Amino acid sequence: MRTQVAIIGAGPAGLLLSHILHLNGIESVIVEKQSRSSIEEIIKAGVLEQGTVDLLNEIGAGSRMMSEGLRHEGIVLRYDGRDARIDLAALTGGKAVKIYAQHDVIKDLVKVRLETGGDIRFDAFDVSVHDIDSKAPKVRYRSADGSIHEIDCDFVAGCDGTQGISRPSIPKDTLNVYERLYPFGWFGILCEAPPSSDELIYSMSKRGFVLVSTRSPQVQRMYFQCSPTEKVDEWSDDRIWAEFRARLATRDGWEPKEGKIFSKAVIGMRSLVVEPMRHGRMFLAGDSAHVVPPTGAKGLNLAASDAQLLARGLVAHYKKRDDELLDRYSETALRRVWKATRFSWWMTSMMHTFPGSDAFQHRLQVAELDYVTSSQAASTALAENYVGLPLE
Ligand code: FAS
Ligand code: PHB
Repeated sequence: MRTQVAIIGAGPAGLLLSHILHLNGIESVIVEKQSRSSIEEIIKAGVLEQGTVDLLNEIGAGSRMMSEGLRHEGIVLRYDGRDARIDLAALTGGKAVKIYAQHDVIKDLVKVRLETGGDIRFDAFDVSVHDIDSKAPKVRYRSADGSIHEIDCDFVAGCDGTQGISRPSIPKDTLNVYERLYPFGWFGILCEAPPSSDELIYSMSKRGFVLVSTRSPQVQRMYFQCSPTEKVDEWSDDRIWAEFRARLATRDGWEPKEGKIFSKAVIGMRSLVVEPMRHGRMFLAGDSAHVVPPTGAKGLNLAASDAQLLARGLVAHYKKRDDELLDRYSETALRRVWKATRFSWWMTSMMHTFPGSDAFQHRLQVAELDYVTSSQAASTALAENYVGLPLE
C-alpha cells in the first residue's frame, strides 16, 4: 500500500503528528508494535505544559483533559524542612500546567484518530525501514497473522521512543549522540489516597529527592530517589511510607496522606540528545531522538512540540511545495530540546542527592533553592521553563 507519511510508534509524538497531518489533509499510517490496550495502560508522565494543553484543544482531543485534568498554577519546592511556592501563573502572565496522565492523553488521541478515519496498525512486529536515503522510502512489518506488509511513502516519522528501530536505522557515523547517565533512579508509586497537597511538591533532603504528584482526588502519584538498580520487591508499603515520611518531614510536622499502593516501578534517569533529528526522508520525533530526566516534566511535552514542528514542515512541503521548514526541522526542534534538557538537568542537579555529596554540596543546594525562591528573576526563569517555553 502507499501513504504520504509512514509513522512508526503510537505514542504522544506519533499520534499527535498523525492527527495534525490529518487536519491538514495529509495521509499517514501509524505502525505500532503493541496492542491498543497496552499502550493505553502504560503509566508514564503526568504534567502537560500550557502549549500541550492548547494543542490538544486545538486539534479536538482536549475535552476529557479539560473536564478531568487538574489545572495547577503553582508548585512547591521543599527543602531544609520548609516550603516555598513558585507561583507559576503570576510569574508567567497566567500560564499554568495541567495534571493529566499520559495514558489518558494516549486514549484520547487514539479515539480521535480512529473516529476521523485514522489508520493505526497495532500489533505490528519486526518493523523495519528501507530506502530512507531515497525519495521512495518504505516501512515493512509483520502482522499478527504472520503476513508481511510493505508501506510505500514519501516520508517516515520515527516516533518509536528510546527502544525503537528508527534511530538505529540511521548510519551511526552520521549521528552525534550526547548522553549523561544519572547515578540514581526514581521509585514511583500509585496509591489509593486523597491528595497530600494542593500542588506538586518537589522535595530535596539529605536522604534524597521526593516528588509528590497526583492523578485524581482518589489516586496519588509519588516518587522517591533511589538506586538505579533498586529492587521493587524489597520495598513493602510500610517501608515506602516510612521513607516518604522521613524525606518529606517539615518543621511543622507535615505528613503525607497514606493509602494502599497498587503500582510500584523504578524508572531510570538519563539525558540523551541525538543530532541531527533527520536522515534523508526519515525524521525523528520525541523520545526516539531525546530523553530527559522526568524532574522537569518535559518528556511528553517535547514529544508534542516535535510533532507540531514536524507537521508544520510536512504541511508546507505538500501545500506550498516549500521545504524550508522541513529542512530546518532538526535545527529548530533541537534548540527547544536542548533548552528542555538543560532545565531538566538543572532541576535534577538542584533537587537530588548525588553519591559522594558532602555537607558543603548540600549547603550549596540549599543556597541555590534559597536564591531561586527569593529572587523574582530566578523564580521567573524556573516558572517559564516549567510551564513551557515558546515553540521556537
Ligand atoms: P513513547 O515511548 O511514548 O512511544 C513510542 C511508541 O512506539 C510506543 O507506543 C512503542 O510501543 C512504539 N514502538 C517502539 N518500538 C517500536 C517498533 N519497533 N515498531 C513499532 N512501534 C514501536 N516524562 C515526563 O515528562 N514525566 C514523567 O513522569 C515520565 N515518566 C515516565 C515513566 C516511564 C516508565 C517511561 C518509559 C517514560 C516516562 N516519561 C516521563 C517520558 C515519557 O513520557 C516520554 O517522554 C514520552 O512517552 C515520549 O513520547 P514518544 O516520543 O511518543 O515515545
Ligand atoms: C507525574 O505526575 O508523573 C510527574 C509530575 C511531575 C514531574 C514528573 C512526573 O516532574
